[in-house]
Amino acid sequence: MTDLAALIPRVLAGEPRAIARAISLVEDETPEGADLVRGIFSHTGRAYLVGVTGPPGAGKSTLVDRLTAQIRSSGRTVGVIAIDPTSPFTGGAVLGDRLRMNAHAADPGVFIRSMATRGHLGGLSRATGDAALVLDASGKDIVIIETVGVGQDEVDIIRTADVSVVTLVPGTGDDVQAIKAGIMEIADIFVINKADRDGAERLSAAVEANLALHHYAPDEWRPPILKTIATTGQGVPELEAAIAAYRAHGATQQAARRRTRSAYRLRELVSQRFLAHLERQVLRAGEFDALIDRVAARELDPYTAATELIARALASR
Ligand SMILES: Nc1nc2c(ncn2[C@@H]2O[C@H](COP(=O)(O)OP(=O)(O)OP(=O)(O)O)[C@@H](O)[C@H]2O)c(=O)[nH]1
Ligand SMILES: [Mg+2]
Repeated sequence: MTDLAALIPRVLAGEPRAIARAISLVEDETPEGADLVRGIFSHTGRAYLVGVTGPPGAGKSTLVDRLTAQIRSSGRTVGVIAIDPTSPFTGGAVLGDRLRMNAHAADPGVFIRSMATRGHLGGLSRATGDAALVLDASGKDIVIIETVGVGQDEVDIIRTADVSVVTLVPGTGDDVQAIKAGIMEIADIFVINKADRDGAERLSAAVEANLALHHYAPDEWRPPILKTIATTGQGVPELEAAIAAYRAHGATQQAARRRTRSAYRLRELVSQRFLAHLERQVLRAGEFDALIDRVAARELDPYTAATELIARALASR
């Protein structure tokens, strides 16, 4: 058992060990995690959430590290949540994150946490959202969330940040895929990282051509395309400036974004809890799986199955 009454004030005071403990609670989906969020929620809403996404190995972690240093130089505090990809062909993340932790280890104004995608079946965005709340409550001014832009979960996370930074890399072919995969629509700021490589101009032109397909109203934000070299920090002040410009661009937009985030989180939580209640309290062990099998075997249609499940869950109250 965790003594939440003791833990919460320490989280609010920004104590690193308390923050780490609190994030573990929300990550493990413990009932204490839910109580913790209840306890800190009224202290949240001040942090600005920056989502950074892009293909594996784009240099996101390196960029986030530089951006963190850039933000710190003006005295503001930073929390970072890095979602480790489980994909076997990446794996650079863990090493990158370790290096990063060393770089900011002595700085109490920076808190970095890696979260694995494994074991979070559908709950990743909830866990990430809760971890962001913890960092927000702990007084971090900026919370950066790094994800590999592949799964729906990751896209959902980025969509609900206050600003979405999409990183692309020249000469990989990933760029074209990313554009096709709908990443275009979620970007508020484009960053072409590894601009020291050939093809940065060409990629920039490709993204620009894509933007040109959309008609922007005079007061509408048009995503800028920045070039960075994360390894040297080149272009990082410009990235910070672009984030600030986006933030200043419209409070209305931000309120809408935050409402989307609240709606998303509430819907997700209700469906998750409803399913959990159904599986744990209403159905016998294995019953849900048996239903799935029957639907798969075409013995039962999913609509009838869902209606039946809902009726039983409601009757069980
Ligand atoms: N040449 C060059 N290399 C870079 C640049 N930015 C990052 N790298 C290198 O690219 C590799 C991957 O960097 P990471 O920061 O780990 O990339 P990532 O996008 O976080 O990777 P995953 O989290 O595994 O998807 C590292 O070897 C970096 O040193 C850059 O601007 N130019
Ligand atoms: Mg990384």
